[in-house]
Amino acid sequence: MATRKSRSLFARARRSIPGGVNSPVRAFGSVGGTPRFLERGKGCRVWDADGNEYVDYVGSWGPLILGHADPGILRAVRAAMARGTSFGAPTEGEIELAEAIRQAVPSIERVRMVSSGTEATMSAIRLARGATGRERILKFSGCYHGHADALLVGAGSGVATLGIPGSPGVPAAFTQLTIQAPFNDLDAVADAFRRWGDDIACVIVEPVAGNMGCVPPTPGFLEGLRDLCTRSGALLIFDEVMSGFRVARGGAQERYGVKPDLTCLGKVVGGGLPAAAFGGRADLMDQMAPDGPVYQAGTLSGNPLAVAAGLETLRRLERPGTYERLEKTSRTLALGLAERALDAGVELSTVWAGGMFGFFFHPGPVRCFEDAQKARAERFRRFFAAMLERGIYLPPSPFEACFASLAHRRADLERTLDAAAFALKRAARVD
Ligand code: HOZ
Repeated sequence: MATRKSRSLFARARRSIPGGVNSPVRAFGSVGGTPRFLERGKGCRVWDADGNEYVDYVGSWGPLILGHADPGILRAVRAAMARGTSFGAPTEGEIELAEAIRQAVPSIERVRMVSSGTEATMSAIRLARGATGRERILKFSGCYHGHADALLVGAGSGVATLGIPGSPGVPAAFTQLTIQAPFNDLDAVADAFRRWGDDIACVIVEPVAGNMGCVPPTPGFLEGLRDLCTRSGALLIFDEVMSGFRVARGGAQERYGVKPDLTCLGKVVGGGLPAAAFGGRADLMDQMAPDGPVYQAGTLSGNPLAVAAGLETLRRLERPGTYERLEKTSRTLALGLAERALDAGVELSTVWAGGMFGFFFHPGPVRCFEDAQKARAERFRRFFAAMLERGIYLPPSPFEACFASLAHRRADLERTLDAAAFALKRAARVD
């Protein structure tokens, strides 16, 4: 496969951009080789600068649930753009998007738009602290809630990919109030509540973890968190930046029937443009400025282009059968991978939830980050490289989830599973 142009672009990028990329996991650091510089996408396919075509399971890390360059999104964004790209003043579209979010996610009584998932989680935590008057927060190792200082503790995604414990530049004092527990471990959470219960403002969790690979909650885990939070007066925050509008229309809270106090959204809600949101109980959200004292703001919050793309996406997701289709795509891939791994004699555990899925070179079950870290890294590297060579674009890290879209068709899945049969044999060569 030709990679000359990507290699030369990467070398050029490195002279002006740290590491040659604007977000670390894009650099292929843990899988080796050259990151592909992408030129265009259509449906579930992307093309790189050398003209290679791939079936894409990154989907811009989740937003592109309708696929690349969807005509409806392009139309909506063009129409919005013709009216102006940003006003820094309220627009009617923001109300429509807020109403669409409330309608799909009933626990969200009020919602505020921001520009990234990091802003959403950071603001939700500030609100939780402001509303409860408490200072500690509890997060789970391997969950990633963006790169705000207090949340770079035992973080997944790029932090896990790079194998770093946190980040220089985050003063120890900024993370002293962050408690960590293993995902899916209610006993550890109960212990933390016994020790610090009166001072825990919130528990923040990815209800379907997607930043340590894909790890769904075990039965009773989310319900247990709800119960512990309610009993201690802490708020439960679901970080549904990844799972929102993806594992069900109403996100993981609909899928698992557990109602958080606050929810963070991102990715799908912006339809491929930079938008995110946080929302929840009206009595809490009303404590945000300007009505309340908890401050948060943003020049491009509720940007009209992002709002137009988000609104078009949410409307399209209302069509009957949408989530059944996404689920079927993910299930076909997860089960197909497991079957081919068995044929290749490779231990592989696979999971799916709605439009996200994942796999670990591990016999399974993988229930937490500590399990995920035991997966065979070298096997992943070989598998990833062989899939790429066969035209399948997967997240370049074992600590990320794969995303299905409504643009993936049966032929794309067959092509993916054929490539996997080959790639798993390559992976099998590693002891
Ligand atoms: N939050 C995205 C999935 N882990 C990754 C975005 C990024 O770090 O580039």
